[in-house]
Amino acid sequence: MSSQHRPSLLVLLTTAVLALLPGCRDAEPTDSDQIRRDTYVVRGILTQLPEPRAEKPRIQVRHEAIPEFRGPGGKLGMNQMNMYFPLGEDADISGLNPGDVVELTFVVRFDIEADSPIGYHVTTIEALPPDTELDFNPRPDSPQSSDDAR
Ligand SMILES: [Cu+2]
Repeated sequence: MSSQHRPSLLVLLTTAVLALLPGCRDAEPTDSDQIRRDTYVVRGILTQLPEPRAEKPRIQVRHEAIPEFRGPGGKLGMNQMNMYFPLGEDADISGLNPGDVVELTFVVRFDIEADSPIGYHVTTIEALPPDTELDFNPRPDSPQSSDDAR
């Protein structure tokens, strides 16, 4: 084969790769197999509304324990705590005030290979009846307690 073919082959390959690029751009990298999306529902007390004009609005909620929470190392459970929750685009906090009893759903994006969460946000939040009884006791009975002692 003469070397004349090489440039044209290169052009062909380059064209093929370029043609694929727009398709690649559509693929959300976060939707890869490496990213797990864990959804949790938790109750708590809204302790802080977003700062006015916050670029990335977040609320603070003192939430009940989340026994099924999946953390790094396969560790199960998140204890009760006062915690910031970034708001997703569709999370509607209108009508909510600090002190309200709320139930919220949030999604954690978890990088499986790195064994680490890479972000989380509230997808929905709503007020519960103000007399809803919440349980803020720590969970010493959590199956994880014995693992922690290792
Ligand atoms: Cu928490």
